[in-house]
Amino acid sequence: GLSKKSQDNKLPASLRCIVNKIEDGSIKNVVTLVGAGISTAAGIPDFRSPSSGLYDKLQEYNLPFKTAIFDGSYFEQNPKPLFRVLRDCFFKTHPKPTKTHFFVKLLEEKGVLRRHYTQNIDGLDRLAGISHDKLVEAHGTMQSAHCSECQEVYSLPWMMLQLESNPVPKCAKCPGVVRPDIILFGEYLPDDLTKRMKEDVGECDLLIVMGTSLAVHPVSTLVTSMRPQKFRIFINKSNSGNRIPGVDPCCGRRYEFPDKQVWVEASSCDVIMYGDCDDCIDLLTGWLGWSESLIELIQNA
Ligand code: CNA
Repeated sequence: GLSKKSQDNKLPASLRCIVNKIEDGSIKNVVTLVGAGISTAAGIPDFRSPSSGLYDKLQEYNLPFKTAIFDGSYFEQNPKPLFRVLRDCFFKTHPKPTKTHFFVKLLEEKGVLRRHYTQNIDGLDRLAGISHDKLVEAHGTMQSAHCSECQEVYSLPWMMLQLESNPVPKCAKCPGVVRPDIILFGEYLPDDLTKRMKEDVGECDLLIVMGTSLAVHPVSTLVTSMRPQKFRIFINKSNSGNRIPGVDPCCGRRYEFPDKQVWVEASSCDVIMYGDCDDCIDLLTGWLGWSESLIELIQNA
């Protein structure tokens, strides 16, 4: 039978349908795609949010162009800005996974997660416990590092210690610069990434996209290559929903959830939730009847 929650007529039909199908087991291959917006609540700025995003905060770095800070060729000439951002913006505050990260882990525990694609390099997806075989860190991770000359492997704590006294960490075995295992602009993405995406999107019956501007390829093609009549949920605090490639403009009713400052628009297969992602997750887990499991998961983490 349908739970009371999912019969709630305050939900758009497509959202009710998604909740029912997760409950009755007919949605069992959920793919999640996330970006920097799911880690802002952990204290890590994103790139593109106006004023709070890193791109608006780089004046003092004297960069030739904004994206230089994460640019592979620029890094080879001048690695200092990247390490400074790493030290000051990513790990100074010892960030912890957010509710949204744990929601993805909960999907795995409920047996419905096919794959989690993260564009983030902060490693919080791993720290939330998402299994290695479910996790694709599409742009690499800062949790590990290696010497750019001799390939010696180093950890994030080692690098953070180095950065306390040295703007550029150097290898203990050779004069090479030790760089985090992230993929910078202009560098190659993992060989099997597109193949994997194709397989996952083919099997996927629900795609959940959270906290990303979808500005970076190729992961954004997960969204555009979804088959018709499959469900998608988009969660973003801004109006970027209007710019989601391939999503019907939603001109229907607007569903308001003022307690959480969230509103929802939907078409027959797409649901767009506008609001802070942790707030949207509170609502979503409520509709699924999973609120207690999420709290338990976070408490036991
Ligand atoms: P982006 O382009 O900065 O977009 C972030 C998106 O998240 C924006 O659309 C925001 O509106 C939205 N957003 C921000 N905060 C919230 C929130 N609390 N709730 C809901 N939505 C929110 O970042 P993308 O990830 O889309 O771009 C891809 C780049 C950014 C990747 O290569 C990342 O490596 C890189 N990046 C990663 C991190 C990280 O690892 N935490 C931080 C900054 C940048």
